[in-house]
Order: sequence, then structure tokens, then C-alpha cells
Amino acid sequence: MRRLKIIGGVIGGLLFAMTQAQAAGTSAGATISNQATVSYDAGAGTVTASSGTVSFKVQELVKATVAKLDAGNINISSPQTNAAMKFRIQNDGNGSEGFKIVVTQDSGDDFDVTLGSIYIDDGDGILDTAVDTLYDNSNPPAIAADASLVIWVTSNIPAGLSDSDAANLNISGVSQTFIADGQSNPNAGAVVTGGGDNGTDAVNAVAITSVTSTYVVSDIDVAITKAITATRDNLGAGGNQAIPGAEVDYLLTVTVTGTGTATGIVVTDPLPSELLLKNGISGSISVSGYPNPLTAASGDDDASYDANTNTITVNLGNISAGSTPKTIEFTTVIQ
Ligand SMILES: [Ca+2]
Ligand SMILES: [Ca+2]
Ligand SMILES: [Ca+2]
Ligand SMILES: [Ca+2]
Repeated sequence: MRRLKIIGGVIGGLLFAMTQAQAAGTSAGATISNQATVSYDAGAGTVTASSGTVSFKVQELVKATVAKLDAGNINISSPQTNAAMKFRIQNDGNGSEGFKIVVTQDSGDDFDVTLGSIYIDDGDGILDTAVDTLYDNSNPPAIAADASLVIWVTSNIPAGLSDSDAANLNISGVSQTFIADGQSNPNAGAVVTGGGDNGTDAVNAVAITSVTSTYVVSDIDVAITKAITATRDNLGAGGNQAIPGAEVDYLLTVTVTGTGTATGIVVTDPLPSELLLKNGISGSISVSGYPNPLTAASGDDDASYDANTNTITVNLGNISAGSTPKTIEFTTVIQ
């Protein structure tokens, strides 16, 4: 039983190794040997003859694939430092290889950025220049066959741009082996003799292509207005005199203009001491988009009223520019 298990482990390991090798192809430097056999019936039995063994060595195929990982365009401000684009660079060759990240800019778009640095993400998918390591583009890190790195390309955005101005960055990965050989833009089939892994030649798989990602100036603006919509003196005659005990209805309107999405929008309305929210922490606050009024209580929904500070707070979350303005309505009582 014990021996069977060991054999099973070896077979499993071989299968794993074969699976690994298959995606990028047979490893650079592997020797492939082949021998043919012929057999024939010679009356007294079967006679077999074999050819000599023919061998060759698999050369290194060099191929990088760069993929854009951001969905859509990157919204930026003008000016902005460390605006970041996210890509994956994958080694689709059959050897270990480093790739220089080449960034070019279009001239027919609205502006050019000042290129910053390139970082290797630590795996959390968030750019943190204090934690993520710099990608040394003059000596790119070797990437194993089939392996990949998630990278950030950062830019500084100039001041004075207009809303919706766009800039394209074109990103490609060029083999360091070919660059060192003076071939910075090799075609498919280009070779660096003796430049591959394990004494092989390095053979370029495809002409260099780039992937494009776009920065767009998102001149987003969030505005708020406040209005009194009704006053009721509650004296029984339908009057609207602003007297102690009268109710005053307020309407707040939040409008987002420009392009992009404003995130984490929070409205606070500190009431003057002469006005209290009707029914205090048992009262309600109406917010558009919700089928029922939200409660003044804290922690149960996106609206609350702090009786100590006499302040109404509404969390509106994310609002995309140009969407229907959000309204907040509540009733106060004059003290
Ligand atoms: Ca290599
Ligand atoms: Ca440009
Ligand atoms: Ca990170
Ligand atoms: Ca509430």
C-alpha cells in the first residue's frame, strides 16, 4: 500500500509538471529524442530493427501578453499625481524572461501625461506606493514561463485641462533578451542566437503589439441646495405663521454634474438650536430613491439624527454625474 501511494504521488507529480509545461509549450532547452522501429516476420520468428535516435533541443519561444485590467476609462482630475492604470504582463513563452514595459502616448488625443513609475502589485489589487515594489524597467524582473505580474503604470496629470479631455497610453512588453541584442521591436520569428535559456536560441513569437488604456478628466461637481417648502402654525386655521410650535418642512437637493461618479457622498445638516427635528430620534427623514421614509435612529439605514448635536446626516453613497438629483426632506419644529 505504501509503495502504491508513492507511485501515485510520482504519477501525480508528472501529470502536474506536464500540465504546467503544456500551456507555454515544452520548456526551453528540453531535448526531444525519437527512434523508429521496424519488425518483420522471418519465418522463425519476428525480427526487429531500429533506426538511430534523432534528437533536437527545444529553443526558447519569447512571448509577452499585456492585458488591461481596468474596466473602462480611468477618471482623473486636473492636476493629479500618481494617476494609475492597471495591467497584467504574462510570460506566454517557454522560458524565463524579463520584459521591459514600453509606454507610448498618442498625439491625436487631448493631452499627454508625465509618466511616473511602474509598480508590481503585492496581490491586493490596490496601488500603494509605500508597499508595492517598483518595477525596475532597466533590469526587468524575470517572469517564469506561464507566470504573470500585475503592474501599475502611474502618471502625473497636468493642470488646466477641461472636463472630458482624454489621453491614451499604449503599453507593451518587450523581451529584455531582444533589447540587449539591439532588437527593441522584433518581428515574429526574430532570433537572438544563443540568447535563450539553457543554451538555446531566443525566438520571438509575435510582433510587438500594445494595449491601450485611457485617462479621462472627470470634472465632477457635487452641489447642494436647501429650501423651505412649507410652514404650518398648527393653530387650526391652516395658517403658515412661523411661531413657536410651528412646523417647517425642508427640502435638500443634491446634484452631481460633470463626468464620472462622485463617491462616498454624505450630507450633514446641523440644525440651529431654535429648530429640532419633528419627533426627535423617533422622527423620519425622506430620501429619494427609497420607497419609505428613513428613520432618525442611527445604524439602521442611510439616514440618522443626532439629538446631542441636533444634526441630520444622510449617506447618499455614489452618484454618477448627470443622474436625477437626490432629494432629502424632513420636518422641523420651531422651539
Ligand atoms: Ca529567457
Ligand atoms: Ca496624448
Ligand atoms: Ca498593492
Ligand atoms: Ca436611520
